Amino acid sequence: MRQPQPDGVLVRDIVIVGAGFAGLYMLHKSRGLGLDAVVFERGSGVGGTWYWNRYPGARCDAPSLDYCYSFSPELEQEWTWTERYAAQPEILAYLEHVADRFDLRSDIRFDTTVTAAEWLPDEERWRIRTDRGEEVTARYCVMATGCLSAPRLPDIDGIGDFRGEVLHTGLWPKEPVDFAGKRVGIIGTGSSGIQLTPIAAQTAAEVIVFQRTPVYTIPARNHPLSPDEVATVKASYRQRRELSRMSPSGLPVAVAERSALEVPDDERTAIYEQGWVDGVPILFHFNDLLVDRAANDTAAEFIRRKVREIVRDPDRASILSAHNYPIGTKRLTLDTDYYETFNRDNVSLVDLGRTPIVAVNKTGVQVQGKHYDLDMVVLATGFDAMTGALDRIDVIGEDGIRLRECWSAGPRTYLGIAVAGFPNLFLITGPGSPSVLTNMPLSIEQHVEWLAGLFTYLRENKLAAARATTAAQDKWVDMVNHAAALTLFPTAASWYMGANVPGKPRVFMPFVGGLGTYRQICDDVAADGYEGFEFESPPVHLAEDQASYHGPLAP
Ligand code: NA7
Repeated sequence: MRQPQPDGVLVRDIVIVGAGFAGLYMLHKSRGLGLDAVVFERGSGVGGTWYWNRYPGARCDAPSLDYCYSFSPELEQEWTWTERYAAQPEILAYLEHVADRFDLRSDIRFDTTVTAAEWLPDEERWRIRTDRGEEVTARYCVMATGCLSAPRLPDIDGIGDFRGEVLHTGLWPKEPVDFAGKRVGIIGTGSSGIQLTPIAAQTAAEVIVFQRTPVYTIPARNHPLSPDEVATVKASYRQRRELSRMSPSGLPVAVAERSALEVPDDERTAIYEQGWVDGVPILFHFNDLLVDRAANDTAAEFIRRKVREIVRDPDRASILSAHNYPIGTKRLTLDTDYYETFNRDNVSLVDLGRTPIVAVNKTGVQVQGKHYDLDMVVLATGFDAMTGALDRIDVIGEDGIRLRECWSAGPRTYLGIAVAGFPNLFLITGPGSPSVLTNMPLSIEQHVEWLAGLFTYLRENKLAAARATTAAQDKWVDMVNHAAALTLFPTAASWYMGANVPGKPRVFMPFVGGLGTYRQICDDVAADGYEGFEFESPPVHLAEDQASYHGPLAP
């Protein structure tokens, strides 16, 4: 229900920040509840991370038939993915289709960055401010800001002095970037770097990869989807989605039942070999690869052997071989011809472990003892993950407390969805939820649908605000930490741990318990009357007018 707009301040039931997978579905769902919503989006179009990460080779590492919304069976049937792993343009086209199909654009303000959000206790509303000078108040504020949406520019001396082009993979220009004939330096060997490198090497005069930490990567074995494959999935999409919803990963993958250590060496190697040929993520084969170092070593050593087999120069193979952290504890990547690319004459590899970057200057990159002349520097240096986008907004809760201060020793949430001291502020796939360890669209759907249930509960019980209690939050944080401590994850300096950002507290941020378990926990919380939340009645001056207060709920 659209409400009056006193003094130029927009009044809405709900403000949603971000128009990626999460924001689009939250908008659609809010409308279904009869809530008057507005979305603010920094980009000029929908898509979130898929709007910004346009670098050549950008591709999802979850199968396209699963990495999409499940809430609309009609949408599932009418959209046809063309590849096993969709490339960025296809995912963006899908999200644009979703925006059009559900007529979402009219409530999205593009090219608008939310700068501040402040809780107004007397009104029990949020006041949100944007960089365009807009101000809006709303009952609910939902941060659909994404886990990998705050690109991180490295602190390298002199980077502003470079005379050639400097590009970040997460802020890639819309216009085509031509590598032809150029000397291209790529800093970073995470997913973005390993996807971009083989493509750049096809046309660039030279590609120089600056590697700080070697990655474990396996071949994606991407391929076009045949009409038969698509038809088979479409014929049983409901069952596939049910399996996915309750699985740990959010993918229709049965949980492995065996330990890697209970299988004879030759049988285990044969399983890894077959997985390598088929492009099966190696962590799916056994149930203890992320909890037992000896089991993990079997998979890690398998990848190292593959590197030695593929890369002809033994010194390069050695530099490319990851060894100082367990496989999977930094994001396992899928690639196309990454290791093979290091057999090309126009590709060089710089081991920053031996010769760190000293500075960038006008003409290129200076590492200890050597200068590399370059025409282009690509920063594939990742993101301030999971908290970065929220950190860039001045979020002020009860008693004037700031979210970034509350999180100065690491993020603390209840269920990854709410924060004590910040009533009616909700995070989609926030820290403390399974998020980045799962198939994101399904994790997003779970949060949005759970929030829809909460909003309905508030409406039906004539309540104004839901506030996570500190006790419930503390208990949840302990649970998240305890679960992580049972795994090998905390042993790596990963972005899951905040370790890629100097000064960021080292806390393992996602919940490792899996999507199915997490869904059950959230459902139980709801069934217990939203245990862990306290509720506020509407302020007296608004209590009479329930319809303008919450907006009507759709039947
Ligand atoms: P990642 O996975 O965080 O990778 C960033 C890479 O950049 C990684 O190799 C970093 O090395 C490297 N890096 C970062 N800062 C520097 C500096 N200052 N010097 C040299 N190298 C540096 O980001 P991506 O964009 O590749 O992928 C992010 C996620 O998107 C990915 O996991 C998928 O989920 C999709 P480090 O390992 O920190 O030593």
